[in-house]
Order: sequence, then C-alpha cells, then structure tokens
Amino acid sequence: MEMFLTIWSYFVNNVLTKPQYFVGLMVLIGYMLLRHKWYDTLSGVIKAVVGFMILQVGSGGLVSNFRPVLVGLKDKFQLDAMVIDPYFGQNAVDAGVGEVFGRTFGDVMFLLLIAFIVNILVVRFSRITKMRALFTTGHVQVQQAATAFWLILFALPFLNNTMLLVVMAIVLGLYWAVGSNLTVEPTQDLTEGAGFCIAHQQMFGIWAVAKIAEKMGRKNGKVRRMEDIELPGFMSIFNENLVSTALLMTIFFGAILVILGQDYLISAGFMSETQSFLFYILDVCLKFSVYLTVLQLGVRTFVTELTASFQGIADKLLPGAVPGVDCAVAYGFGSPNAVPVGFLAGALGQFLAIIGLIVLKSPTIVIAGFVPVFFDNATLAVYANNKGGFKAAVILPFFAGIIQVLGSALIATFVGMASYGGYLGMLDWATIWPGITFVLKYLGMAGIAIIIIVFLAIPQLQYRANKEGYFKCTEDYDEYARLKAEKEAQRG
Ligand code: ASC
Repeated sequence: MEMFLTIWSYFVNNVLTKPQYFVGLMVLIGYMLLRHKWYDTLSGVIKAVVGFMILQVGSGGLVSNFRPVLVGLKDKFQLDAMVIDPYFGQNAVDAGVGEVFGRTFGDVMFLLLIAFIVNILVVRFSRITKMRALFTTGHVQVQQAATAFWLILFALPFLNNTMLLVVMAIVLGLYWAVGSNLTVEPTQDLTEGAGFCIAHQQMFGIWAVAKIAEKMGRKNGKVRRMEDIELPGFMSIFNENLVSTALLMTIFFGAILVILGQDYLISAGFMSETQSFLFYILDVCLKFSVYLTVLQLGVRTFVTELTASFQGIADKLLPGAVPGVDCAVAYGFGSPNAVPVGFLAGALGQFLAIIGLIVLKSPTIVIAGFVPVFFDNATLAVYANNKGGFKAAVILPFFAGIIQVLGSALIATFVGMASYGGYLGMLDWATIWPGITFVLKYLGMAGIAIIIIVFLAIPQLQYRANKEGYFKCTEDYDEYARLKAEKEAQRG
C-alpha cells in the first residue's frame, strides 16, 4: 500500500500535473493501441512533449510581455484590461486556476480527455443521439477545456471533485458533439459535400448566421454574393496572422502605452531612462507576434500527434461519422473575399463595443485579440455570404463583433477571469457559455439537468425537421441535395 501511494504521488506530481508529460502519455497510449511501429510512437511522444514545452515558452512570454499594460492600467486608472483571445484565455486559466481554485492545468488536460470520450460515445450511438460529428481540433479543445473548467468550477463550487469532473465532461463533451453537428448542413452546402464540418469556437454562431443569412437572402430575391466584387490589394496583408497580430497589437497596446506615458513606465521600472520610448513600444508590441507565433508552433506540434493518436482509435470505433475540423478549412470554399470583409466588419463592431465600454466606465476594458476578430468573423462571413450574399456577410459579422466584446466582458468580470488578463472571447464563448454558466450558477442541480436536456434535444429537433435527409447529408450528399431541391420547389 505504502509503495503504491509513493508511486501514485510520483505519477501525480510528475505526469498528471505536468501537462507536457500527460499529453505525451496520452499519445503513447493512443499509438500503442493502434500498434504503430515503436519508432513512430517514440517520435510522436517526443513531438507531443516538446510541442507542449514550446507552447509553455510562448505563453510564459505573453504573460510577462502583457504585464506593463495590465499593471499600468490597474495602477493608473483602476481598470482591469483583458485581451479576448483563446491563447490569452488559456493563459489566464493557467495563471489563475491555482490561485483561485487551488487546481492545476493538469486537471484541465484530464477534463479534455474525459470530455472527448463523451463526444466519442455519443457519436458511436449516433442512430439514437443523432449526433454525427467528432470534434478533432485539439488546440481549440485545450482552450475550451481550460475555460469550461473555470466557468463550471465557478458555477458549481459545492460539487465534490469526482462529480464536478463528470458534470464538466458531460457538458463540454455534449457542446463539442452538438455544436459541430449543427455545422454539418451549412458546411456540406458550402463545400458541396466535402464531408467535414466545423469543430471550433463559433459553431452555434455558424448555425445561427446560416439561418439568418438564408432569410436575408430570400427576402432580397436573388442572393448577391461577393464573388465578383474587387477588393483593394492592401487588404491582403491581413491574410498573414503574424503581420496582423503585429499591426493590431501595435495600434492597441501602442495607444495604451502612450496613454500610460513614459514617466509612469520608467517610475514603475518597466523601461529604463535611457531607452527610446518609440522603440520600447515597438519592442513590447511586436513581441506579442513573436510569442503568439512560438505558442502556435508549439500547439501545432503537439496537437497533430494528439489528434492522430486519437483519430485512429476513433476511425475504428465510429464508422460514418464526419470529422469536425478547424474553421480556417472553410476559407478554401466560397468567396475568398468574404474572409477580409468579415474581418473588417467584425473589427468595426468590436471597436465600437470597446469604445462603448470605455465611455460607460465598465470595470473591465476589453482589448481586441487577433484570433476572435479574425477567425470568428471571417468564418461567419464565409457562411453568411454563401447563404445570404454580400450584405449578410457585412452585417452579421459586425454584430458578432459587438457581441464578442460585450459578452466576454460580462462573463469574464462575473467569474473573475478578467483579473488574469484574458478570456477566450470567441462567439460561442461570449453567448452560449455565459448562458450555461448563469444557468448552472443560479439553478444548481436543476441547471445541470436543464443544460443536458437542451443539448440532447437539439440534434433530435434537427432530425425531426428533416428525417429523410438528416443522415443522407453526411452519407450521400448528392441525394440530400436532390431531396432538398425537391422540397424547395414544392414550397415554391
Ligand atoms: C483559434 C485558435 C487558433 C485559431 C486557428 C484558426 O481559436 O486557437 O489558433 O483559432 O484555429 O485556424
């Protein structure tokens, strides 16, 4: 017994609470089950562990780089400034979960594993659950598991650890399964049956935008898409993540650093007296791009192994299911112009909402992060354009931008994440997840039941609305499209 306890605590201290080794262990088990060659398994495990360590370098850098702005705004104006961005959100959880709840990021990785198993199980029984999609976007799963962990722990502090983990895993696993399932039809329509759906951070958003855009398109008679509209060439600079991050951060943080002023930054010890103020600002702002790039490299390196080792297992277990993939995959379909247009419309919405927060003296000020403003709104625009044309692709991301800021400010202040400098900030996490958090917080056990029932009901309602075509959509898209056209002709 004594020996078992010693081994267990060694395992907990060195593997379970050290995400880099925990991810490595998951990959090891996955590849061993798949009977991969020993050297492929070894290489996968190394990539998983080292990839996670690279991510830690990036996220550590972001935290220290963000410090002058956070500390400065607090000191000078008693403001909590918070970046809405999945990586900043993940960081905030990493930084705060120990201090606030006495938990570690290792717990988050464990939640991810169990929630993913929930997703696999409900898709395994898709004839009953009507859920057809497996969430495979691992880096997003890490960010979402981290945020869901905080939100649910905040809402249900009275549950013991095991119950809490079970509730979290069911809610998060159902969100993955139900959300990605909602994107099946719009994505199959966009790609004319390419056989994937979206597993990202705006899945309910995609569904809602597709529905609203369809109505807008119908009302206007013929759908006027942006395929033939020419954009000025300079917009192409926003196609590159690294460049846009540098530009956006220089504009936002540059402005804040100028407002904080050289004197404050020197007196607080952030900058030395001999340093040029201009180059200090450039240094700080451009480093965001550096650390984000490092962090993304780390994520990509370990996630590839994580999903590959899991995917093989899923393939054997889940015939007929479609994989949910990164939202950026959708940019290869529809109009390429929808991407920058959605980004700019969303950015305008976000900026207006941020000005609103400042004018109304909100206790939390939001700083636009690159990932929501770009990936959310560009994605929404691709779907809006496909279903409703140019107008829908401008108007809907604009409102999404406003919601991303206001919803995130509200929930992050409420649950205390704002003081750790970041919140996930993508559309579903500024709408659906605040809703889930409020229901759990105020209705307790009844809230848990309501959320699970609603999640289970959504795919059933989708199925009821189209019994004949529902499974055809993933299994035989041409037949699905034929049935749909027939129905529409009948409707006139
Ligand atoms: C995210 C996230 C990213 C991007 C990427 C888009 O939510 O964490 O790195 O969006 O997945 O392709």
